Amino acid sequence: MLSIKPFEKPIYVMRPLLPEIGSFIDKMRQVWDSGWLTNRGPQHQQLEESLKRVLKIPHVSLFNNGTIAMIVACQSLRLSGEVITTPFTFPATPHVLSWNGIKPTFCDIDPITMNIDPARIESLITPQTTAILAVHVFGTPCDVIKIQEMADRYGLKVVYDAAHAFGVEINGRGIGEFGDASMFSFHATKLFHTAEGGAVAVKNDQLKTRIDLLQNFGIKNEEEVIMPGINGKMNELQAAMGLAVLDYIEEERGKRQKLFKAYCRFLEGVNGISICDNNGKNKEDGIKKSYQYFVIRIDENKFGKSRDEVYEMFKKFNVFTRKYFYPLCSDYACYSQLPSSRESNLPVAHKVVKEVLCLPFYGGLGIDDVERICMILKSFQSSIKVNAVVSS
Ligand code: T4K
Repeated sequence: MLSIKPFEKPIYVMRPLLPEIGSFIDKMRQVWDSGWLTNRGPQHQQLEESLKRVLKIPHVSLFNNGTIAMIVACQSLRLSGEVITTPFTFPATPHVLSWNGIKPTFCDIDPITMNIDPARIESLITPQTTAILAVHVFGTPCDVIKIQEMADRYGLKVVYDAAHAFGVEINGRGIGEFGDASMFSFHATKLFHTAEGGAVAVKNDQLKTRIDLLQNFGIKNEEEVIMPGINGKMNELQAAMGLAVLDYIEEERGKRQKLFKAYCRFLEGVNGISICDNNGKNKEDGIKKSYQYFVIRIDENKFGKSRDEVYEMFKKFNVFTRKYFYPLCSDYACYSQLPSSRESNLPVAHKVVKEVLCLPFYGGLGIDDVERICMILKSFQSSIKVNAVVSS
């Protein structure tokens, strides 16, 4: 059996991108000098402008986190009744529907992209359905064309949870251009972050105005409050962090691209391990990737160990992988009684959720670390082979 030493320090699934502290302190000085800490100050305005350019989208509204951003996006489009969504996502996705008094209807996912399967949407549409809330899971673009066709046919709105898709482009178009609104998360664990934060991206001018009103208590001016808004504002400290991080994004993406390639090289030909390439369904599309996660799928029959076994075995080597997004949202106690949550409605999601594992992936990781992680993974397989020989 192979002998590989555990890592001396814990290796987490990700570490936040921390800019050079001096550049952050410079931004903090600007905040101090301005005496402006929140309520859309200069850092906020500058970040909003920069992100419009980076995300290639006409309008961006910044928020204190991605979840509030998505709650407001749904409010702004006046969604109600039922909304069709995916069960293979972070809890925030269906929860924003609940917070809007909307019933989530879970739709099965595509076996390759792990995103909502457009072919399964139609049968779930009822007279109460008002929208599709799709997730570009792990940064892999949804089948945006087919989803839009379905939405147009039935007069539905389309909201994208693009929490993982910062900077993703399809044939040169920013991912936020698709659908009626897209939410980006700027949580510390995301490629681009503001420690906590998020944004809604839209194309429509009036919608932008409505989102900004909803984000700030519905205040139009000092004497008029015209709708029941919330406090979703990003503060100046968050925005300053975002501006500092933004300067390092392309460098970070470059490092992750190299790590991605290294993982692919070291895992090539390992029986039972497949790699999520983030390319989406339409292979002819030119996809600019987010490099948010490095995701593998483990076929227990071929690899000889289940995903759960691998996850536990990695811990003994001080490697903390994540089983995103297990369990399925449709299995949470608050949603499991819904008719659409039945396993028979979600066979692909139930299979996928047992196979997926996110491996450590962030710019601070070395190629040698990746090699060691892959060697550890391969050793799990070889150990079973050796045991099998011994016991036969
Ligand atoms: N939609 C989708 C599809 C999402 O994935 C998310 C968030 C949302 C919506 C909502 O967006 P936000 O409202 O969060 O903006 C993390 C993040 O907290 C969450 O933002 C993210 N998705 C989700 C996929 O991952 P946890 O519970 O896994 O986080 P945690 O604390 O276990 O962190 C993961 C690892 O990262 C740790 O093992 C170590 C490392 N870490 C974490 C933090 C916070 C650090 O090294 N430093 C840190 O500061 O949810």
